[in-house]
Amino acid sequence: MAILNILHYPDPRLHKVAKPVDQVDDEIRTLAANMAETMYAAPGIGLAATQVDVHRRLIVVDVSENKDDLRVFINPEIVTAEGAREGEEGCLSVPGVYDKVERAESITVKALGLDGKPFKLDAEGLLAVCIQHEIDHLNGVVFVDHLSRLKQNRIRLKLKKRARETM
Ligand code: GNR
Ligand code: NI
Repeated sequence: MAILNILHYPDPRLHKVAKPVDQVDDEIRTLAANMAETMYAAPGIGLAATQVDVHRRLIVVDVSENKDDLRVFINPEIVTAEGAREGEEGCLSVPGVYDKVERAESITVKALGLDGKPFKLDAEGLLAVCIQHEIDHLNGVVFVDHLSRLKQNRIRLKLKKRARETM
C-alpha cells in the first residue's frame, strides 16, 4: 500500500473530468486500497481519484466514527436526489478552508463495487453530503466552486501564499 500525493487548489488538474472505469481489475483495486490509506492518513472522510491526479471515476468514503466502514464507489451516479440542506464543508485539496455549501438532503447512488457488480445505496446526512462532494471532484468541481467569486479569489490567494511559504 502507499500514501498518494493530494493535489491542492488552485491546481488546474482538479478541474479535469474523470473518465469511467471500463474494467474493475487489480489495478483499480490497488488504486482503491491506496486511496483508502491516503484518506485515513490525512485524515478525511472521503477521497476522489481526481485528488490524487488519477482521472478515473472512483471514490472512497468512510464517515463512521471508528473508521471501520469503508465504501468504494466505481462509476458512481446519483439517480435520485431529494430535499436540500446547508452544511459546513472542508476538503483535503483546500486545507484550512471551511464554508457552507447547499446539497441534496438524501440521495440514491448507483455504482459498481470492487467486485465489479452494480449496487444501489440510499444515503442521507453526512454520507449523502460526502458522496455529492466526491462526485463533484470527478466532474472537476471543488467545493469552493459553489462559493461566491469574492470568496474564491480570497481562498486562491490564501493557498498560493501558503504554498510559497512552505517551499
Ligand atoms: O474530509 C472531508 N471532510 C468533509 C467534511 C464536510 C463535507 C465534505 C467533506 S469531504 C473531505 C475529504 C475530501 O476532500 N474529499 O474530497
Ligand atoms: Ni474534497
